[in-house]
Amino acid sequence: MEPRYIFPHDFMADPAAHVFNDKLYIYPSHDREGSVSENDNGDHFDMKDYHCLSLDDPDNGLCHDEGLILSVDDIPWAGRQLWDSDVVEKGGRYYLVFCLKDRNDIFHLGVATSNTPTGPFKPEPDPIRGSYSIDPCLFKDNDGEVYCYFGGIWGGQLQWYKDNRLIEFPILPKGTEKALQPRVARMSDDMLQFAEEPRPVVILDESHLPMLAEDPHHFFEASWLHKRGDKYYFSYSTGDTHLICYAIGDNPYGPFTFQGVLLKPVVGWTSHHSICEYKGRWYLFHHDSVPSGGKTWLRSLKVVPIDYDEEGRIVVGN
Ligand code: FUB
Repeated sequence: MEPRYIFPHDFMADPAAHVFNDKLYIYPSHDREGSVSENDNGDHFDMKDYHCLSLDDPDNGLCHDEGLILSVDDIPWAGRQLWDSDVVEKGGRYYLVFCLKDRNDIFHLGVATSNTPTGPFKPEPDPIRGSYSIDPCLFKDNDGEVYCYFGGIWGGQLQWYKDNRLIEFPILPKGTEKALQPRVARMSDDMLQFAEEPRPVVILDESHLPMLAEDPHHFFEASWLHKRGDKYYFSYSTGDTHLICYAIGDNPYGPFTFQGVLLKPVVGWTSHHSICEYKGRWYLFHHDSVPSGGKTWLRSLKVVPIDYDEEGRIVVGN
């Protein structure tokens, strides 16, 4: 089965799909036509709000827009550019973690809370202490602990951090140097802060060695973590090689060993995704820029069913 579009009504991207109270929700970025032309800093992604979508039938149906859930105007520390976000439920409350530039044009992660999955979400006055870069993914393990994965290169600013500190000159590994790694931190019980210093997420290549910068399967952005049985699947975008790849580990911190490519390059520079189980079937949500005629900053949401073979490897579009 081929991927199909699920929200032709507006341009949305970076879908984070979750099931809350037996209903399938999607939390996307809300693309818009801005005034800045395309550049390596991603200034053309000038989004200003989030909507929550729901989808009754991922095999045939279209998404329903549950409405506006958070606007940049309501975030006290906001500068510009509301990029990818994710939502988790804990103790009956819903926590939306988003990435946004502050007034100095530095990306941080922020938290907003709600009593319902459809918001509205009320933002905290300040970003998460010690947070940086973009693309938060929230994963709740069976013991109730929530982990936040994040990081993105170039416009996502990850190359400006070493040991969780802002540095003077960016580090962009090349060739046989080790690739930059995403980060993970366990969240505090109240879900408003990191409970620990973020740690690098180690991705091993097929030879079980840390992935190198020259490997086309290197991490770039768009972390996603899902669990099936006792295996942890870490998936991500390779950015400048335009793939969605996945790797498997035995615990939320990794290391994760590369397994394969889930999505080949789509129309549009970015590729971003999430993986979610709904009514006993697994789905890969993603985006491309076909409906906008290839405008990288105007993307449209898609879904395709996935399956697992006997060894737990993902098969797309069965
Ligand atoms: O939507 C803005 C950025 O584009 C996201 O944060 C990246 O993952 C890429 O999809």
